[in-house]
Amino acid sequence: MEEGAVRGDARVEDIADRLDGAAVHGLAVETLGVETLELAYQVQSALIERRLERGEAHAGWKLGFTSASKMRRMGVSQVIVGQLTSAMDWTADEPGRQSALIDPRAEPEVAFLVDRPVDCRQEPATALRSAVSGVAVAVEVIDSRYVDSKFGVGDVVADNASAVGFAVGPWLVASELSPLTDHEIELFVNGQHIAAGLASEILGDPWAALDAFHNVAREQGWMLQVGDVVLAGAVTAAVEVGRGDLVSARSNVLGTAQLRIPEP
Ligand code: 0L1
Ligand code: MG
Repeated sequence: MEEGAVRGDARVEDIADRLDGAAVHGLAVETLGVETLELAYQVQSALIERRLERGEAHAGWKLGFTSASKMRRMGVSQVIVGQLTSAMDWTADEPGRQSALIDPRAEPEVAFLVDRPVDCRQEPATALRSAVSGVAVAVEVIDSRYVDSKFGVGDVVADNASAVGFAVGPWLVASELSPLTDHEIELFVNGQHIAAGLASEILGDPWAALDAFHNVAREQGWMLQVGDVVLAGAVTAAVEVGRGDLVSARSNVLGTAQLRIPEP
């Protein structure tokens, strides 16, 4: 590893240790004041490195701040990106699953499936679009590791965009589904209808979110791999959920994605 690389940077390591500890033990930390996106994505990489060292596998990516209202509230004009690992894939409903959680919230989303490697530094956004083979409805569970979910943009990027769990529905052939904008996705918790929104809530069109993701991936030098899931963003505000809740996102066209919030 080169001098100055992520593992060698004491501040990066310190922040990553605090956020990783908060996630592992389910104990929130005070906002850490991560000032720049450069530092934030370095911390995020260091967090993911810790997960991979514990045996988790890379599973994909997630976008945040993809609604105009959330961007306004956060005072940003760019999406944020987090990284998904195998331990976050709660698609199979395993009642015995356990996870430390702080204040979980669920979002109904659209997901893309990538079926060839894409180097975003070398290939344009159109190449990423054409590498997508599947589209699905998804549930994302987010869980900020900061006390009262109080954070700045750098903090939340460092905290891996609050990623904690996700489930995707059946993959449908992407080329047969465009445009996605008119699809309504409903969120149910324990069978009760909680919220609904159109896929156009995601930057006007989930495909546009994929372009926005490409932009960040190009800046960060990320490669997409075969089988990567990309969670494009939420169609409603996040909804608080509790331990053991059964959460599903449903669309007439896209089908259903479902997961259970793990027990302590
Ligand atoms: O998935 C997202 O919308 C990003 C969530 C990050 C911010 C939060 O914890 O509310
Ligand atoms: Mg989300």
